[in-house]
Amino acid sequence: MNVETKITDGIAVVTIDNPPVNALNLAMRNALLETVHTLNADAKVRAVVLRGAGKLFVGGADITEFDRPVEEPALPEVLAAIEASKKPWIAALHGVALGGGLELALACHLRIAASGTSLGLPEVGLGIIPGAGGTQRLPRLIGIEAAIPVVTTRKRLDENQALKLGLVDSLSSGDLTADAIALARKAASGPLPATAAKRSLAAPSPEIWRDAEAAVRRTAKGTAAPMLALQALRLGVENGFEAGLAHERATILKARASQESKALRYLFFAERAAPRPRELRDVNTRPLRRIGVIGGGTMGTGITAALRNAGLPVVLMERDEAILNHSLGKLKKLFQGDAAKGRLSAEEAGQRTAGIEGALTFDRLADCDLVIEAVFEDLAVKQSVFAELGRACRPDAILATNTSYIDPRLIAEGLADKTRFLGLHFFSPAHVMKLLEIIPVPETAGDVLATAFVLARTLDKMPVRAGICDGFIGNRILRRYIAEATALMTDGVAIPAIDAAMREFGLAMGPFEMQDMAGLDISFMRREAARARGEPVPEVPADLLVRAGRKGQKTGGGWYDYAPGDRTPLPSPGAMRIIAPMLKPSREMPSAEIAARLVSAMSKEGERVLAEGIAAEPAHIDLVEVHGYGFPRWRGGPMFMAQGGAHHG
Ligand code: 3H9
Repeated sequence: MNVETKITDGIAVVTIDNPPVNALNLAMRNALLETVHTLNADAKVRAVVLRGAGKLFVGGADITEFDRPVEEPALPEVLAAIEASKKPWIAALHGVALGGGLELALACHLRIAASGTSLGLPEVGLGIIPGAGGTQRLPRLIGIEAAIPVVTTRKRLDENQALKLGLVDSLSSGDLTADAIALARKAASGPLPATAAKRSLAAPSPEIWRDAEAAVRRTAKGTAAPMLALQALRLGVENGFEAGLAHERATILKARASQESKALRYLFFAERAAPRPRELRDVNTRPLRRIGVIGGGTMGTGITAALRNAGLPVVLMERDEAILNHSLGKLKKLFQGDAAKGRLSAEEAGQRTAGIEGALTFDRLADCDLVIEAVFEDLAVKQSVFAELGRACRPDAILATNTSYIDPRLIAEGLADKTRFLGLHFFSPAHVMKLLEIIPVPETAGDVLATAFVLARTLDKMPVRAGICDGFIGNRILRRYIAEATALMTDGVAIPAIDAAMREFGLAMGPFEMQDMAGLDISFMRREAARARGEPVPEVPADLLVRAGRKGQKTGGGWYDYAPGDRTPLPSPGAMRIIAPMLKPSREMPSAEIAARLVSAMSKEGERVLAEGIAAEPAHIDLVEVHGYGFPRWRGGPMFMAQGGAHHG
């Protein structure tokens, strides 16, 4: 870790070398500040090129330092020194220039970018705002309107957009350092280029602020940082650069200490650690060149789409030709839909479809490296699929089940070699939802498990290893959550009040709205099956609704009523009459108390999941909730909340 300077012919090339992302930690800030003073004092030096070692310029401030008080020199001080230099500083950008990295470049006199450079201020994603002049220098370089989305969202610009906006002054298509040196030489022989701070800003029309506030309110989803970033930008526009900088600094220092920022930082590190479990880092993995999927239903087609979106060739197998053709048609439509929305070119959409081979027999899977079973949730059906796969597939092929409830050990019973077997639990829609629960059986080989994590990374999924229990991590906690919501309801709290409380908390929908969307009948059938086995499963209000034909949206009513073709839940006197015998007299409960009760039920179940070794750490449970169940990420997750939001970055 160092800042290295090489001087050739009057041009100093300063390289920031702090793997893996050249983060600007205390040592780097000290070294950079010292470098500025040294180069200022060196009469031989006429201009400076500032570059990053390795695959990027600078990924930002060092987020691990945010749990501690700021240690001087702070980044704004270092940047002010560069900006005040009488010798031009040229930022040579490649890879990424993010957060404090982009702010460092903004403080230089000129910027040049290599092709493939990505520039942005993603601080709001960490619950903070750019805190080293980003909200002030960026609008002075690229204009207020263009700066607003960069400062208030995680929007990134590529080098061409950056050039067009004036964020960079030139592009390099060859040797970046050589091109930057040439630019430095030119700059050294003319007047010192005006830094961003010196550039004037035209006052914008009032509509710009009104529109920007509306956009932030739409996209902020409960988080405070985007509006704080917009306010900092505006304050600097209206009161000048210095006032803006002071306000920005005060705001980031406060934001760093917020629960929102602690939660988002906690998830930042959890999300980076989860795809690469420490214990599997040195394990060799198997190839993933061609993947089989069995079952053309909702899960099978979703998994196929996810695989194709990652460029993996797929053999999709169904027993029935008509169903197979229907599934292939559905996938084609899905990719065409993505093309119509501009997410893919028509050619790419065609390639995604062309990469799926339909199959009606198991022998067509003989060449696959991995086969994922996604057939009906029935043990006998699944067992017979794996018996066939055991015969049809290469002996080294990995065989996976996408079951959500059945014990994978039972599914694997008929398989001779269980070392190549495991559960891969995708969430619906599988090409959209990030979560992937990875469930090894006791026999699963280490390289098979490690390959499942490679698959997750390839598909851009968030993998979490789960032990075997009913519902694994996510659905087990979901069941406890629904049970607690039911308990509140039978205690007399109104269904719409419970749902509204959870929406207010930050979920997209409340527990009863969610059940109506998913359908009440599947859980009902599971309870009935358990009762038929003689298990003591008490009667719940949902049983009464299903018996009365109210299975949710699909039957026009469940907990709520629905107008035909409309998904808006309407309070249902009919449903209330049916379940009335099971309800206590109605009572009021503040929404914060409702949310606290439900989240506490989740975290307590999470504690049991941990105690039983089903999840390895609390953060894994929070990743499951955030990426599989829509738990608001700025709250960190139920386990994070239960621990009082302590940060373990
Ligand atoms: C900021 O800049 C505030 C300023 O406005 C003002 C301050 C006054 N710090 O993602 P990867 C670690 S806020 C510390 O897998 P990639 C990461 O945990 C910052 N550590 O690599 C991982 O560790 P491990 C604004 C960091 O190549 C390793 O580096 N910037 C930081 O896929 C590799 O990470 C951001 O929000 C950091 N800033 O992607 C950008 N960044 O190996 C955050 C990464 O132990 N970073 N680590 O698991 C990113 O978006 C990506 O890491 C990046 C590289 C695109 C840079």
